Amino acid sequence: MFPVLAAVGACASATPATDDEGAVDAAVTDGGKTDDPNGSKDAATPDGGAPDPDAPAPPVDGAVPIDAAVDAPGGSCTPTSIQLLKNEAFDKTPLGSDWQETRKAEEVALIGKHANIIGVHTEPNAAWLCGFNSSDQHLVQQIAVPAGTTALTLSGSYAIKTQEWGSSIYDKGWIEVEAPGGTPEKLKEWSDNDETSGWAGFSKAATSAYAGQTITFRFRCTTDSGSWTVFIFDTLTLTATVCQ
Ligand SMILES: [Ca+2]
Ligand SMILES: [Ca+2]
Repeated sequence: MFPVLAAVGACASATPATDDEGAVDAAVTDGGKTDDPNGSKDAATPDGGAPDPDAPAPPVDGAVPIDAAVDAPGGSCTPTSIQLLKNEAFDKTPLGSDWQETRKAEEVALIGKHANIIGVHTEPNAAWLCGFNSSDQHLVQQIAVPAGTTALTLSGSYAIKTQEWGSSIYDKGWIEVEAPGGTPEKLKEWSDNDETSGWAGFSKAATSAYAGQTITFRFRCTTDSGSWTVFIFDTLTLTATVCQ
């Protein structure tokens, strides 16, 4: 059986790519801690001197909320969002910058363009995982997560094409992060049962913020000996919400 991914350069005459599906790019929340601009000085305070016994009693404004929960002890911070991935859309030159790939010699480079299968999400390149039978590929980057990170969220676009059929799972692709000496945490996982009609969006927060650690960010895929599946990724963000 022929592999789905032909050698680079074989697709030059293919039709132009289209991004018709419009990936759903999930909004990245910033943790949005806001201080009440109304402050806490709701009560009228005398401006010095003895109270005037003839003055009317200050009005009691029952509608004013008590802002006791604002500015809790321990200090506050301004959450800042920092995108941590390098070459996150796979489009930098030279091709494959900032990523380390593991593949068999007969398999093609993981970052590139295969317009015969699907157009890329952002030109000119995307990451193509597997697309060969009996494959086990890795695409890896080391990430220094800032100290003070309170949340780590991965978003991006993916597409899956397969020749598998039926409900059994034979081929898998996933994204994981791993701290030194730790166990890989799968952020997202797909199989040949998850074929897409075009590009789709995903977003997932890690269970740990990995603050202050240098972690491994890894795409992986494995396929069985028949009926190819290719897992395609593009236009990612790995956003750290940092308390500064
Ligand atoms: Ca791209
Ligand atoms: Ca297969």
